[in-house]
Amino acid sequence: MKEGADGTTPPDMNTLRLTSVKKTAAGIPAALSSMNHGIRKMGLTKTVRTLLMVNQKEGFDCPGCAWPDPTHRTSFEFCENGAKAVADESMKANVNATFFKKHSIAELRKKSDFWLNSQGRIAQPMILKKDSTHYEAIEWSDALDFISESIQTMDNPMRGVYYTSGRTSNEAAFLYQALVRGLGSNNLPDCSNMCHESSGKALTETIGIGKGTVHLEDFNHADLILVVGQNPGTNHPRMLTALRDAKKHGAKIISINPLPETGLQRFKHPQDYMTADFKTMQLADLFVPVRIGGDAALFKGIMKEMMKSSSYDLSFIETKTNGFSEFKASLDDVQWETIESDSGISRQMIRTIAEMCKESSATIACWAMGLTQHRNGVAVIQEVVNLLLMGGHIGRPGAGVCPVRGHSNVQGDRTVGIWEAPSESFLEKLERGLNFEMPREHGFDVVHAIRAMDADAVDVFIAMGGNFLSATPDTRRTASALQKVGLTVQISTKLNRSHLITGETALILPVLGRTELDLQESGEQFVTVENSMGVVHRSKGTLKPVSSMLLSEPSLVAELGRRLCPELLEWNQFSKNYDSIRDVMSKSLNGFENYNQRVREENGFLLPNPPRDDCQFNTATGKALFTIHSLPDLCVRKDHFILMTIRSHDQYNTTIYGLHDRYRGVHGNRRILLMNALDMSERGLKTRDIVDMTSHFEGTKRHSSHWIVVPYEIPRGNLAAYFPEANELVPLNSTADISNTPTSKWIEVSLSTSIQHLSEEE
Ligand SMILES: Nc1nc2c(c(=O)[nH]1)N[C@H]1C(S)=C(S)[C@@H](COP(=O)(O)OP(=O)(O)OC[C@H]3O[C@@H](n4cnc5c(=O)[nH]c(N)nc54)[C@H](O)[C@@H]3O)O[C@H]1N2
Ligand SMILES: Nc1nc2c(c(=O)[nH]1)N[C@H]1C(S)=C(S)[C@@H](COP(=O)(O)OP(=O)(O)OC[C@H]3O[C@@H](n4cnc5c(=O)[nH]c(N)nc54)[C@H](O)[C@@H]3O)O[C@H]1N2
Ligand SMILES: [Mo]
Repeated sequence: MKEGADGTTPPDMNTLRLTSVKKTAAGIPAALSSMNHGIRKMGLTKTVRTLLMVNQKEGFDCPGCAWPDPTHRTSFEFCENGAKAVADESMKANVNATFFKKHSIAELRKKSDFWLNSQGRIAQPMILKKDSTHYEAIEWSDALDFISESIQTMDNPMRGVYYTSGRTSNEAAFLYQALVRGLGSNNLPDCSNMCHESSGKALTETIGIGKGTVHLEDFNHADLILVVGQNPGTNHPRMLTALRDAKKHGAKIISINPLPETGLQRFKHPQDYMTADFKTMQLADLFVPVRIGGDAALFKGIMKEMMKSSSYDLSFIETKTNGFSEFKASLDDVQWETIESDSGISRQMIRTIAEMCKESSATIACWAMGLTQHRNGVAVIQEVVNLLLMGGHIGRPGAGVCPVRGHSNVQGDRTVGIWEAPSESFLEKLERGLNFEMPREHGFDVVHAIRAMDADAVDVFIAMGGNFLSATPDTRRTASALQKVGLTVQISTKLNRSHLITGETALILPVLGRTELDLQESGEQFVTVENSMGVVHRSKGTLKPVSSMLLSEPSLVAELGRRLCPELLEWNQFSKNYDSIRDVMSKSLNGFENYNQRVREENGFLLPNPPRDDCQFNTATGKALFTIHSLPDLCVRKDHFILMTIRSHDQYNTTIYGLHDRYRGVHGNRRILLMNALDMSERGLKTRDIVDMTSHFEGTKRHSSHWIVVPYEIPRGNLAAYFPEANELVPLNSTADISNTPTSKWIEVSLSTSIQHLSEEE
């Protein structure tokens, strides 16, 4: 096979610089780092002007994470990593016909993800013709005609797959799902399938809604906040501000994580320097270094300890829940020995956590990928729900569940219909608003889509944003599956590896980003998004588009709709004025009544959330549900390790901004393997030794070479490496029960040592 054709990232031979692990997050280095990224990419004036529009009421929603904005905003509502996301989108549009003339696909495949992204914004539509070595320019109308013809010649609508990444606005996502359903399938896999799908499934069954139940304001009324399997210092830096404020109001914080992530230790808000407040604040009162996958055992231990002293809210349990007595009895069967060995946490520490839980009359539990991307992702989240239900911590101020979402509009996309397995009631409502019959057969999620491509069952694959190849598991297998598709289309802003590993024919369609002015026939447009806490609000780009050849996402979908099913909807009207899209959404979606009017209110509006608003649970029985789960089997071969794949401080998913994982003290090289020092010495490994990894799952193996060993504070038997490089090790078939999310945090691997050693930098 030709180099790079298997979709994996090329080996990284750069030097590696190690510095001490940072104790304090944010502060002056963060402020400087954000300015620095901006200035390098877009110049000083534009940097300042742009950053001052982030998350403002009349500005644009930060394309970084989905953390909500406070009602009373300062002019400083961005963080270091949001600033990087903004700067990255504002780069010059250098990726054009000249660029692709100069670089063949074969050559581009040898480049790093960092290099690909740093080439700038994509300027014009491009086509990679069958058997061609280079992309070439194509007119918009020809590209759209080509897609339409390819879809029209499919002999079954299930042969088209339509992926969405979570930056897409509500308007674009709504039109896109209407088009796909109009074409006759629910084939709408999205990044959520790899992200919070486990949260949605776990919460829907137990509390009757697949979303969190807290407001930002609740953080100021909480007594206790659990941060489980989440690294907010890097991935949701503005959450640290909420945690700081919660602490000022007297809350205690517990961080449950195999790694002592920096943000949860000491924190300094960059803005505090302006008021000459130089003190840092310790955020986490207790750090619980759980073993990877050990949370279910840990939570059972905490609840077992609380049951002993009858620490639960009986009146809440009796009036609002079902299943408590069976649940209580089930804890008797769990042995302390198993709890301690699975979690890696001593009974003494579990007792301390239980005491803190008992003392709290308002507890919030936050979590992210450390819980969702496990075989028992749904079950372990339901253990968290059990703990909150025991104390009546749902539907009460200062308390509730808080799955912290990733992409800035991933929650909104699902709300408006990006969903491969829609419920009957959702489809019925859509039918009333859209006036056509919806397909009922469930579509492919991400993993099923890859299997379908692999089985030659897909003719057309369209990706509304994202980087499907690099974000999905089993890179080599996914690459080979994608190459069996007739036409692959990437609707993108920046160059990534999915543009290089393609179907027989490939298109790149460049679109406006969040930050850019969207001018249509009726004037300047805004779009809407939903944050992690169910607030729907406006986002309006202000910067001049980087190229005159970009379409907006809603216009692009409307153009396809006009070609593919002209009689279905008023496509022409939609791109002229997005109010007309929102009018249809009002009629088609629950909670969106008077959409155009309500979303123009200063802070947008809140979607209904029965558990939070009225302590109502729309489950099968009308009550919240205690659930019982057996513990996952954590045994692996004695000489094997468990690997988790994590994000560095200088990346946004598969987009690599730079090579500094500043808080963890790792610089210059991303192919690193964090390992416990005792495990290293037991195997005779030294810092910077190079090892190969093999992952094992149900008798199958995947290999990945050239990983640099770095000693780190991580539980024994556990390893950590960066995503997307390590995705070649994630088995496609290793997915969470019920949610089918790839188990990116639980990969059984063996190591083989080569004689190589990376020399130290002078
Ligand atoms: N700057 C920046 N911001 C981002 C992103 C980004 O890439 N860059 N990505 C966005 C997206 S899409 C998402 S989904 C979020 C992701 O946000 P996070 O979920 O915070 O991201 P990860 O790096 O995957 O980190 C998972 C954390 O879980 C811990 N962990 C792993 N396994 C276990 C376990 O078994 N138990 C426990 N308790 N902890 C475990 C890891 O040590 C790590 O701290 O961030 C969003 N925001
Ligand atoms: N091993 C492992 N794998 C994982 C994870 C993990 O923790 N470990 N995390 C998973 C998670 S949580 C997620 S969410 C997925 C992420 O999966 P994706 O959402 O598919 O990936 P991203 O890297 O966020 O996509 C980046 C690309 O999106 C495009 N883009 C950016 N902004 C826009 C825009 O405004 N419009 C359009 N049309 N395109 C845009 C750019 O071209 C950019 O290159 O990865 C998953 N994969
Ligand atoms: Mo995500």
